[in-house]
Formats: sequence, C-alpha cells, structure tokens
Amino acid sequence: MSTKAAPLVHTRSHALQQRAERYFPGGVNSPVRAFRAVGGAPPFVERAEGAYVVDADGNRYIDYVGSWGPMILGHAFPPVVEAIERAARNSASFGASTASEADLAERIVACYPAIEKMRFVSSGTEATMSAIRLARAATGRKIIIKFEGCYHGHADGLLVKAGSGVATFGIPGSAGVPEEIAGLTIALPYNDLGAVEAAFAAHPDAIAAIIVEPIVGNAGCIPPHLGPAGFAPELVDRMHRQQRKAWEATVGPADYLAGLRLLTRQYGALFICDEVMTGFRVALGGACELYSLDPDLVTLGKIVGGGLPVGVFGGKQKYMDMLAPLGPVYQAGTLSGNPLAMAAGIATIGYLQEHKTEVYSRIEATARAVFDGVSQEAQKANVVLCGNRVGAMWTWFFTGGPVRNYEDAAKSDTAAFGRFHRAMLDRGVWLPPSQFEAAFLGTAHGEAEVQATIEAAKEAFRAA
Ligand code: KE4
Repeated sequence: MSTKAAPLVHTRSHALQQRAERYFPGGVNSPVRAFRAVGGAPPFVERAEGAYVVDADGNRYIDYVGSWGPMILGHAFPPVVEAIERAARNSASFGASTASEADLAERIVACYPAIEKMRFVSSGTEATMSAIRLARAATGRKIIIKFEGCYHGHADGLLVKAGSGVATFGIPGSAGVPEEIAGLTIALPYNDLGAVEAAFAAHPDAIAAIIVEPIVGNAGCIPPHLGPAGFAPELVDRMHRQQRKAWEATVGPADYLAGLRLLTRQYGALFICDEVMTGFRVALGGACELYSLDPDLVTLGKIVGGGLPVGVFGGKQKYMDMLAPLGPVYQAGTLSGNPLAMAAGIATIGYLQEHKTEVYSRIEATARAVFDGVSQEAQKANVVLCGNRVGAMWTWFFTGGPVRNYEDAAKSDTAAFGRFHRAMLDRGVWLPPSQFEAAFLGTAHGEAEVQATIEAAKEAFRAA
C-alpha cells in the first residue's frame, strides 16, 4: 500500500499567505506560525471544533497545537462559547472593574494555594515581565537566572538563550536587546543544580529571582529531575542544617525544583514558576500541584483565558501588595481583566474544577496512547526518536536521547522533524511546527483520533 499521501490542496491558504505578507512580516502575527522550521506554506485556519481544525481549503486536521495549549476542552467548547456570547451582549470592555475578575480569581486561588493575590494582564509576556519587575523591587537586586531553552515571552531581559521561536530559528537571543539589559540575565542549563549553586556563590547578594518553566515546554517537553542526583554532594553538606532536614523530610534528596526553592531561600532570591503553559495543563493546579511547589510568584496564561487573551501573575501577598496603587511598583493594562476573557476563563476553569478527575484521567490516557503508539511506529520503522511526556503535553525528539536539557534537545535532527511534520500534515494531523515546541491534546481527542494519528505516523515514518 502506498505510504505516499497526495499533498493536500492549499490553493486558498497560499493566496491568503501572499495577502498576509503585504501587511505582516513573514505574513504572521507570531513567528512560529510561519512554518519556517518545517518548510512549506502554512495552512490558514477557517474554523475549528473539538479536536479538529479546518483550513481555508476545507482540509480537516486532528489538532495537536490547540492554540499552543489553551484548548484543553477542545475547540468551540459550547459552555465557553455561550459564556463569551453572553458577556459580549453587555459590551466588550469598560475600563472599569467588574465582578467577573474576582469570579475568575476565586477559581484560580482554589487551584493555586501559592497565589494569595494576583493581577490579570493580557499575555504571558506581560505576566512574566511584571513578575520580574516585582522581584527586583522586592529584593533590590538586578540579576535574573533563567534556563537555556526556556521561553517566558518576549520581554527584553528574557530573550536570552530562550526557547520556542527563538530556539526554532536558532538565534541566541534577539536584535534590539541592549547588552546592558541582556547582561542582567544569567542563562543556565536546565536540570543542573550545581550550575545554579555556582551562580549564587558568584553573585551571593545580586540575584533577584530564578524564573523557570517547572516542566519545560519551549525546548520541546523536558521534565524536571525528580529524586536522587542533582545536588553537588558538597552543596548538600553546606545546606543550612534545619533547612536541609526539613527539605529532605518533604521532597527527598536532590529533587531539582525543590533544590531551586531551597537555593532561592538560602540566598534571598524569589522563586518564580512560569506556568503559562503547564498551568491547568499537567494538573488542575499545574506543576505546583504535581510537584508540591511553593513559589513566591507564579505566572499563568493560555488555559486560564479559555483561548482569549489572559495572563496572570500572582503569589505571596507581601510581594503583590508592592504593586500600584498600594505600592511603588507600577504595572497597568487597558484590557487587563477584560470581561469577555474573564467569561471564557471562568467557563473553562469552572468546568475543569467540576470535572477534575474525569478530565485529567482522560487526557492522561489519551496522551499516553498516542505518545506510545507513535513512538512504537518509529521503532518499527527504525527511526531514531525519543520522547518526553508529562500528562497531555509531550514532544517526540528526532535524536537518540535522553533529552534532559536544551543541549540534548538541540542534537535533534530538525530536518527529519520537518519532513515528519509535513508528512503528518498531508495525512490530516497538525503537529506543532517546530522540534522545540510541545504538543497538546484535550478532552475532545479520543480513540478515533489516537488510531488515526498512529496510522498516519506509520505511513509518515516510511514516507519521510
Ligand atoms: P504569550 O506572551 O505568548 O501569551 O506567553 C509567553 C509565554 C510565557 N511563558 C511560557 C512558558 C510560554 O510557553 C509562553 C508562550 N508560549 C509560546 C508557545 N511555546 C507561544 C506561541 C507563540 O509564540 O506563538
């Protein structure tokens, strides 16, 4: 049987791409959508429902991008659509407070005990940018530690050795970021506690915060080290006795994320968990719930807005109350807490809360089935591939692996990934168009989608 799929017709998408290039650089409003990393012209989406998107030429795809995470309940989920429609009838925005903001905030704090107070913004970038400003104000320090391959949005200081689109285009950072700003960011290898300890030892009173994707999604999916191995042995001996006893009693030896928490406490820096991608994704309470984290600040986005523009930064009240109008840290936003976005978030988070067990067990089982099934097809076809998965976010890397940090991920054969991506697209499966991104699915994906995806991969591995 031929494994060659007839390439889908993209006539209208091509025409729309040409028109878009008249107005937008590369024809896109976000670089990764240009498909530069995988080649070929990007399909333009016309509509989507459940697990499927339909492009401008009427081609239908099983969607594993899900708007880069938000669509955990599937596209056009009726309760979310109806909530937005109801809110829109009362006007789209007021520039004044509404009850809906606290209605969503109540749901967020119920899921995130670490968030005592918060503020809504309109993107993950705004959330992380604001959290960094708060950390610098709270500590009076300037330096930020981030990790290679982690992406926290496009604020100047965070575009240092970033992941996602920056890694996709293989650029170290971005033009236009003055070295005076980039120089305040230390980028370290993920999953290496010794490197963090050395950075603190070299700058003991200068580091304002660590910001981390607790589960990396923007270098492709990379989970944190759990359990033994991680701390340099000599560091463990230097830990303050009480802290070490308390720490080892709770999380066991050398757990990466707990190690970051311990080091930030030891050196007086803030611990910022960037859960824009993992929040409500890997558990209702995100990685904080999964790994019992107690960060000083948390950033959220994507799912919390149900597909509409919402970012959140929040955490300990003593830090959040430093924000204007109470304190000296300024931050603002015309559409922050927008009532339509709040309505979408309330409907989404409310549904996840009400159906927590059913939702997370379902997406875990579906993701395991598709992740394992495609990995087995690669093995049968002698394709060099490894993968990482946490819940319903995962990445297949075209390298032997293991992939524990960005350096490992960068060994992937991105050309092979590009061929696989196009072969799957031609077979009606839309994967994230970059080796350095995570794939997502939601409650609308089921057995039929799993089997169709595995069948497409079986053919694609043989054709690519
Ligand atoms: P936004 O500003 O794009 O809403 O959020 C930035 C951001 C912050 N933190 C994390 C962990 C993120 O994953 C993101 C954004 N994620 C990318 C996808 N990897 C957005 C997709 C895009 O850039 O088009």
